[in-house]
Formats: sequence, C-alpha cells, structure tokens
Amino acid sequence: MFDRPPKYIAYGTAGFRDNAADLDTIVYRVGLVAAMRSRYLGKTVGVMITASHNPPEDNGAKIIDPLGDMLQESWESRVAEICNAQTDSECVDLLKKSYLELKIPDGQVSNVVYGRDTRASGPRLAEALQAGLLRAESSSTDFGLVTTPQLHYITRCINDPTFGEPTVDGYFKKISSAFSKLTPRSPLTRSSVTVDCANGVGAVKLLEMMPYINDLAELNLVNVQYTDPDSLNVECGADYVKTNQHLPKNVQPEHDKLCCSLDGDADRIVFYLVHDGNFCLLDGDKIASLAAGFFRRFQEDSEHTGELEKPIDIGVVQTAYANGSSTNYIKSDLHLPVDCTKTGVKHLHHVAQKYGIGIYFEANGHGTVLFNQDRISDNHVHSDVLNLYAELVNQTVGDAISDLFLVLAILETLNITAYDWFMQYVDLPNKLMKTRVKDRNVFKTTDAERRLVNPEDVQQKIDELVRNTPQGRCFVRASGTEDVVRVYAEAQTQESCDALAKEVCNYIAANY
Ligand code: G16
Repeated sequence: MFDRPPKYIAYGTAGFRDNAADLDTIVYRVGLVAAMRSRYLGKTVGVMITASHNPPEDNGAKIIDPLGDMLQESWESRVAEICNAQTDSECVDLLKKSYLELKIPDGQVSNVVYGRDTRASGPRLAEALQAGLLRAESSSTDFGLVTTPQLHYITRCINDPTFGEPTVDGYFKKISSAFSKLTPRSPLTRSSVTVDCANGVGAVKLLEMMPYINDLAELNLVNVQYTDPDSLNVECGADYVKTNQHLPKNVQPEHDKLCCSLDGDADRIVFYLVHDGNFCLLDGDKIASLAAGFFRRFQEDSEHTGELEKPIDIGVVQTAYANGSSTNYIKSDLHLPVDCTKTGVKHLHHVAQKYGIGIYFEANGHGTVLFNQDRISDNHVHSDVLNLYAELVNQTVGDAISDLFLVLAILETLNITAYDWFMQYVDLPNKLMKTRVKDRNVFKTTDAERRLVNPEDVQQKIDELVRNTPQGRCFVRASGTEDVVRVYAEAQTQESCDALAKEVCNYIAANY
C-alpha cells in the first residue's frame, strides 16, 4: 500500500510539503524515521501534519525534536533519502543501515506524539503515520487537531516536565496565567483585537482558549469556518495579508482598530490597522522591533542602576526579507545587533539562542523571543518580569497565539496605541512576488540568500536593475514549501519597487 512515492519530495524549509495526494507513502515513512529518531535520542519526538500557509489541497509533515525545536538539520538528508526510497524493501534496507550506523541498541523504546491541522487530508495522513509507527513498534499518542506550536510545546513538556503540563489545557494555562500577571487590568481596560483565524486550527484553539482569557482580553474572532477545509487560507490568513498588503475577507475597516491574522497552523501572525483609510501593516519586522525596543528598556534600566553583574545581551535575528528600515531602526535607533540568516525558523532559532534575549522574526510573522534563563537569573533587577515573559512567549518555536499576547502585553505596558507602534519607523516600499519555473532547484543562493550564485545571468540582471533603482534591493530564491521561485524587492517608491520585482519576474519567466 505504501510502496513508492509518486515523485521525489524534499525535506524543505518546514519538512515535507506537497499536494496531499502525493504524500501517503512519505508520511507513512515519516512514522518509521520518527520512531528511529526517538530511539536514537532515547526521548519522545513529535510529528506535525500540516502545510501551514499553503493552499487547502496541500499537506505536509515535519518532525519535532525533543526540546520542541525543528528536526536537527544534519538528519534532513537521511530522512529525505529513506522517505523517498523507490520500494518498500529499499526503504527497509536504508533504515537498517541507519540503525547500524547510529548504533541504536536492540530493544530501545520509542515514543512519538503527533497532531494535525484542519485540512481534509489530515485524518487520512494521520492514519498513514500511525501505520508507520505501528510497523516500527513505537508507542504513540494522537493529539488530534492542534496548532503546530502546541505540538512543539507538548513535545518539550514530555521530555522536560519543568516546562509545563503536556496538554493543550496546560498550554492555555501557562500563557493566560503569565499574561494576567504581566498586565493586571479591569474589564474596562482590557485590550480589544480582531483576530482573522484563516478558517483553520487557530480558530479551533482560540475558541477553546476563550474561557481562560475572557476577563483578560477581548478577542473578536473572524474567519472561523474550520469545518470547511476548502476555505483554509483563502483570501485570509497571515500569508495573504502580508503578501497582498490589504485586509482579509470579513475584517471591516475600522479606524485605528488593532487586527491580526494567523496562518493555517497558527505559527505565524501579522497585525494591521486602518488609519485615515490607509491599510497599515505590522508584520514580523514590526513585531521584532516592538519587542526589541521593549526589552532594550530593561537592558538600559539595568545599566543605569548598575545592579547587574552581567547586563543582559539582546540581539535580533532576521532574514533577507526584513524591510531595510526595520534593520536600520534596530541597529541605529535601538543600538542592538542584527544577524541575518537563511529563511526558515530553524535557522533563526539557533542564532537567537546565543543571546540572553534573542528576538527572531521573519517578515512573514513567524518568530518568537528566546530567554536564556541561566543568564537572566543573574539579573536581579528584572528577573521576575523577564521570567513571566519567558512563560508567555513560546520558547520552542514561533507561535501566533503566544505572540498575540506578547504584543498585547507590550502595548499595554508601554501604554501606546497600535498606530504609535506603526509609526516607530516607516517601511521602505516593498513587493513580494512568486513565479513558477521548470526546475526551481537550479536557483542556488549565497550570503544568507541575498545573492544568486546560479543562474548567473539572473543575478547580473538583478544587479543591473538595482543599480538604476534609488534605494533598490532585490533578491530571488527558490521556495522550500511551494513549487515556485520567490522574488523580493524594495525601493524608495512603490512604483519603482513594483517595477523592479516585475522585471525580475518577467526575466525569470522568459528564461527558466
Ligand atoms: C514556513 C517556514 C517559514 C518560512 C515559510 C516560507 O512557514 O516555517 O520559516 O518563512 O515557510 O518558506 P519558503 O519561502 O521557503 O516557502 P509556514 O508558516 O508555511 O510553516
């Protein structure tokens, strides 16, 4: 039944992702390799079945390591090779070879937890995964419908009980309790925000979370049709809003009202408002800048009081998609270091871990704030508050729900409006486009994806166009989640930026 995947599918930016019809064998084998990973580490690992921002007909699977981070990168090629084997017996041979190479003792136990988003193909693929786990003689628990970050949280809790209770209920309690302690308020002063749930699992879980947050914040949930999987991410959700830079369906323009959109598995969030009729986007760069400015104040306080033996070091991690204005603001106005990594939270997460407080966000709204609790415990001035923020903000991966409460807590504490936040710096006009090519694998990048090494002529074309565009910047990279090449451009004016992106897209479409 699970003999041969219909085509080669890579383990990309966020695991395997493709049209769901092509994924049964891959997901079945993910069960086999997840069990092997669990046996190798002697810990529980997670598997999330989701295609997040992709259209409803897609799906995917990714492996979660014991501490809730993404699968260790050095395992990706092993997993891809085993899952793409041409026959079942070849798959078994590759597994046997790996068990020997990794010196996994006979009889070593395995435990895998898994969950899925609301896609129609989810139950079928969960059965395929379960069949793989059964064959691998692994114990397992099906958490059913969960957001991706909830499964990361649960995986971590099982391996590290000090992190929290390994249930969705435990997750709600952890966030709501930290939020309530950070922002004590009366029902009259609680924040109000419209939340576009992308018709996905974010709706399921925010509806379940309501009893925990009723007195703390007023959430007006829209696009909650999760029982209609065909509506997932359609004209709504974080990716739609970020790419199109306008309101999603069912969100009414209301002057200065804070709104936000989750994506299909609730690991990304972008905020926005309408001011004097203009759409104002508060994307991942704006969230990173808000958080960086906020935590920078803690650093300044501790420097002033001189009470600290070791001041907390704070750093921000972005990707090439970060708007140039946000990078300038963080470096020049906040005086904080900024690192740039390749796309994919797995890359940002590891760099952020080197800081006492590591803030990482992709422009698309995927990110979190990591607190190094060993270093923070040295900080007697603010350790209590910082430890509460570490409870509030998911420490395992970017998480739309916990980021929502992070932003509300910061805005309330600073007593600023969403429009004040928007005006902290002005984005350079930017444009993100995608185009299909015959083979996106020929697009190879360097310098944290900011330049192409191949095809050379495309990079030459970009250089030539950028030279003639005031404040122009442009790069091209192959998506790791969709069968497209992405083109990002920014420039002094929206017209020149749109023209730059369009010319690069046209050149690629004509030649590749
Ligand atoms: C995933 C990754 C993100 C990445 C996005 C787009 O997001 O987790 O880190 O930014 O894909 O990646 P690419 O440009 O390679 O297609 P999600 O929300 O879809 O899981």
